[in-house]
Amino acid sequence: MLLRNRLSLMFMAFASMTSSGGVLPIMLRKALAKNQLTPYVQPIYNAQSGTVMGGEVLMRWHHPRRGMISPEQFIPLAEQNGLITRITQYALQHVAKEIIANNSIHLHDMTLFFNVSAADFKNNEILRECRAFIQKTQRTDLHIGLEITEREPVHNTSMAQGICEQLEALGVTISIDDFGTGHSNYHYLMQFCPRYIKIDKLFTSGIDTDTTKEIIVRNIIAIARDMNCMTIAEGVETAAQKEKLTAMGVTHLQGYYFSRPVEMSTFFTLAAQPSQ
Ligand code: G
Ligand code: G
Ligand code: MN
Repeated sequence: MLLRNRLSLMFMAFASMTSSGGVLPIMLRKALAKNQLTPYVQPIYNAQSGTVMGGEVLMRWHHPRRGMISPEQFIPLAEQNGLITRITQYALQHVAKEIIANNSIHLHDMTLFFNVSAADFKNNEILRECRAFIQKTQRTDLHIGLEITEREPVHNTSMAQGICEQLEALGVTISIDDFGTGHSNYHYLMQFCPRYIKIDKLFTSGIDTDTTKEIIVRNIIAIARDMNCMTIAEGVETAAQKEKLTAMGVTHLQGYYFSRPVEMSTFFTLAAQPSQ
């Protein structure tokens, strides 16, 4: 074989290893063991009062040599290979640590939302982690919310039902992420009795100009109201989107217009301010 062909084969093998996650799972395991993942928080605002009602925890991975590795890359991979439950556990444990470190900050009632995946509903680990979080932090002003994502379906098993009932007893609220996309749909409303429905940025972007999006969002808000749910519009990037969504009756807003995901200490400082 020509050297050129051999080199190109080697390159293709390397490319497929890195892109299909060949080396990534090993790197991710190491990163978890070495505490190289950092939970960031993106604040969520009350649309009427403009105060911070809580935030969404979003994991960031700073690799010492490769720099930032996007969650878009490592989260789907972790969902495929089962590492995702480790990431959920890691997020709850590390956020609890940050809360304890920032214990002097006084906040009004807030909810911190953690993204969870289908695998988190297959055993009782999530219950143990939520209980441990509550016991460790001892803060009655900070509540846990769990955002159920659309990527993998959460099946309505008796295990999943039992977990939801026990989460509710613990005061943990459920939020349906990216409603109207992927697996996140009407059947999730029946299955989970959510407190919040999140409006995907697919609908938020262009809400002020696109009438189809406006019709869809109006319907989501109406169903949320009838089910006594609050609505969180994500991906809000402009004042026009914020105003339109608020006028339409969305209860909460999240997006770059207000703040990007920030380190937890910054989030606490932001959240402690009276209003913006
Ligand atoms: O900011 P952003 O690039 O963080 O997030 C990209 C995607 O990764 C989003 O869909 C988000 O839900 C997901 N994500 C980020 N952090 C976590 C996490 O800790 N757990 C899970 N399951 N998903 C996460
Ligand atoms: O799937 P999930 O809703 O968990 O994803 C949240 C993702 O959206 C994260 O990657 C987060 O960084 C990103 N995000 C948050 N606010 C904005 C925004 O205003 N615009 C865009 N384009 N993305 C945003
Ligand atoms: Mn989310």
